[in-house]
Amino acid sequence: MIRTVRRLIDNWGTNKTLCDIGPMPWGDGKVDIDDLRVFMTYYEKEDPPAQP
Ligand SMILES: [Ca+2]
Repeated sequence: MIRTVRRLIDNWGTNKTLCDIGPMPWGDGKVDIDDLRVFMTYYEKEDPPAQP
C-alpha cells in the first residue's frame, strides 16, 4: 500500500497512465489528488478498519 502511494507521489503531476486512475473511471491525463482519492477508496474497501 505504502509502495503504491510512493509511486503515485513519485509520478505526481505527470501523465503516467499507470497511476492515473481518477477521476473514475478513466482518469484525466495527469497524476494528482483525484488519483490519490480513488486509490484511498479502493484501499478502504479492500482493507476495512479492524472490528472491535
Ligand atoms: Ca488523474
